[in-house]
Amino acid sequence: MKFKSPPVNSISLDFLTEFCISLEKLENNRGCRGVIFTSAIPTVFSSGLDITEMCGKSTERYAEFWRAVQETWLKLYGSNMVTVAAVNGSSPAGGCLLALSCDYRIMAENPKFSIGLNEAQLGIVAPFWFKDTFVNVVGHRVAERSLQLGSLHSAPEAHRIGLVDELVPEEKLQDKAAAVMAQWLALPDHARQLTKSMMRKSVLDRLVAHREEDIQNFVSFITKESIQKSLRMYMEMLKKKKS
Ligand code: CO8
Repeated sequence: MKFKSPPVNSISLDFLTEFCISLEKLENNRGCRGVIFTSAIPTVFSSGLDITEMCGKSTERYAEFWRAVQETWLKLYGSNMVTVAAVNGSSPAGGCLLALSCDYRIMAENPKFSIGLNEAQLGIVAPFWFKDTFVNVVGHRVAERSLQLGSLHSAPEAHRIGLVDELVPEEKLQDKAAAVMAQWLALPDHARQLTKSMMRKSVLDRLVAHREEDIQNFVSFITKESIQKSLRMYMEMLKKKKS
């Protein structure tokens, strides 16, 4: 599956809706046992949640957006298919979550590309299930430091801390992803699927049990004037960076 939402694959409500529909179609297709996620946009895998979806909207719209973010993660993290992220560009925040939710991550070894949960830098807080997913990949200590600092790790550093499993030259990324997929698909589906579910179920169940509360938390947090101000300033900073 190739993300193609220019300019930077930001995760809007439309992006989430299309992603969920596509993933569900593949999940229900018995002929499909695995998916490789990558980007059609050079240099950016995904810029994370679309910040404009979190600014100046109604509470109903925020709730709808957040439910779609939850739904996407529940579907991807809980997928029965083999999921491989071929990270061919930068991948902050929600983009990093997409990669973290896969079974395996391969990143192009370009030191200019970065990945991480940088929410703290925007003055916002990664939700508990972003944190749980991160901890399950890199371990508690690395996650604690990285989350508090809102770190964006360069590709080599991301590899060193285990945030990505492998680095390969950019031109070899898709071939490597296909080879990894073949390796994972060589196992019997039922054994791999039950093992995956055993590893991930408690984390998935936690969001399912607290879903409405999590939506309310998001809406009350994001509607605070101080948070709206932080997000507006961050967007301005992004625009200034260009000029
Ligand atoms: N949302 C909306 N617009 C964005 C985003 C985004 N996430 N990222 C970039 N844009 C816009 C830019 O403002 C710019 O717009 P314009 O052309 O109108 O000026 C355009 O996209 C292109 O951006 P750049 O020029 O910066 O593109 P580059 O190729 O130079 O850089 C990057 C690409 C590295 C992705 C860079 O744009 C970047 O760092 N973006 C910010 C990424 C970010 O910090 N995302 C965090 C989103 S928050 C999130 O995902 C989790 C939220 C959890 C919420 C919990 C609350 C309780």
